[in-house]
Amino acid sequence: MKNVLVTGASGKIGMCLRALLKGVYPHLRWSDLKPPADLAAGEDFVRADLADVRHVEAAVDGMDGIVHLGGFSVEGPWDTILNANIVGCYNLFEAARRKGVKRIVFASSNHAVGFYPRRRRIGIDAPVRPDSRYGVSKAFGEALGALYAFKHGLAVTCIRIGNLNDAPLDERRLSIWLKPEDLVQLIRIGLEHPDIRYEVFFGASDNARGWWDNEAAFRFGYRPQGRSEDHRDAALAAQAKLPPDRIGDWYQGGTFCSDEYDGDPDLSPI
Ligand code: 15L
Repeated sequence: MKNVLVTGASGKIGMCLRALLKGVYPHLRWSDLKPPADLAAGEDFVRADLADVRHVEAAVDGMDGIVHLGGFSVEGPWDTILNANIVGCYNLFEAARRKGVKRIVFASSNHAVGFYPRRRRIGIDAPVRPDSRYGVSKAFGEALGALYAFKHGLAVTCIRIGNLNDAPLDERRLSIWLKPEDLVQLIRIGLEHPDIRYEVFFGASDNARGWWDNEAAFRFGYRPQGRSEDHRDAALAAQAKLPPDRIGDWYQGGTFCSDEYDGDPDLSPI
């Protein structure tokens, strides 16, 4: 793995990876709608609108692997999600196929399965239950990844990222926290492990209150270093300042579930 493109370079996770992936691969290329503010001379940056297939083809040209973080990273209006995350993701996979890119790591999200109750532990065999249009777009990306893996022979890894941060922010994030260095481990498995064909991993650190069975990632050698319980007191103190949210506190996706909610007033136990 020599030439690696990371889309979404100017976003929060992209900025974090620019520091952590430095020196890991000989040639890193970064792309986004606009360059990161601290882009250094000599860094390879390609401006690309994911909704424009010609931009995407230029960005993926000559790459061996792609980490696809690009798109809209929270809930948004349908047109925004459609262009950035649905059309954009399709353009990315299709451009990769045409240009002979061998591996893609897709940044999926916990919001693809946000409508499972917190009391339920799920594995990657649980059907998707998106909690937002954003979550639907992530489920779409995972499905697209399977198509390109099994039909076109790309090696695809989808990482359902929980919450990437230096420390868990609140009670929910104690269960879904992902330490940045642990994300790098998962990305490297996706880009380098010889046995990857199509995998879905949960992007979570060593979280004692976790809701996800990450057996698939462990089989590929993932050994998370972050322990969310080390940050428990601060996270619970932050939680105490938040207003109660009957729906959001019940489901794994939190406020992504309660936003716009006008469904069954009874909470689903399963
Ligand atoms: C995500 O998928 C978002 O990109 C991020 O901004 C957080 O909202 C995160 O999920 C989360 O669930 O905390």
